[in-house]
Amino acid sequence: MNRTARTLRVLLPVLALLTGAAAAEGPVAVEEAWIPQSPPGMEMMAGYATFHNRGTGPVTITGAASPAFGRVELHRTVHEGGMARMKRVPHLRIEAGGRVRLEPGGLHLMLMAPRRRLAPGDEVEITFTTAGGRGVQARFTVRPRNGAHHH
Ligand SMILES: [Cu+2]
Repeated sequence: MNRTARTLRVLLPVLALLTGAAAAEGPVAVEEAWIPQSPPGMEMMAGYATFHNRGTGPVTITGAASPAFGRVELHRTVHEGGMARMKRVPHLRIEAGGRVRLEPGGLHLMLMAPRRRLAPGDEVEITFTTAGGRGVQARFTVRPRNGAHHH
């Protein structure tokens, strides 16, 4: 092995690490992000995903926005006196190394005032605001409604 090859063998893994770090948006990954298709005429849709905090400190999500919707809120479904109601969640904390699941019947995104009709397979960009940090960008996929429970 000549000297150049030896140098490359050392440098390439370092470069791979550096570009990998540069490509990461931040500590929070948004996994399994999906939106059940809504029946025609519905002015609200729900969004589900898992937030995974791969960082070493807690991250708090304080808001969300999407070019596909006029308004996006974080909600929790609560059961009171046999009734299911939705409450707005202004802050969602994700511990270091932790995961928070948004799923039917629990935490969810409320996607309001859709700007266009969404069909299964469509992808929707949603950007989350974090306290004192950079935002988190995610891509949600619209799935057919069958088998999906809304709230
Ligand atoms: Cu809701």
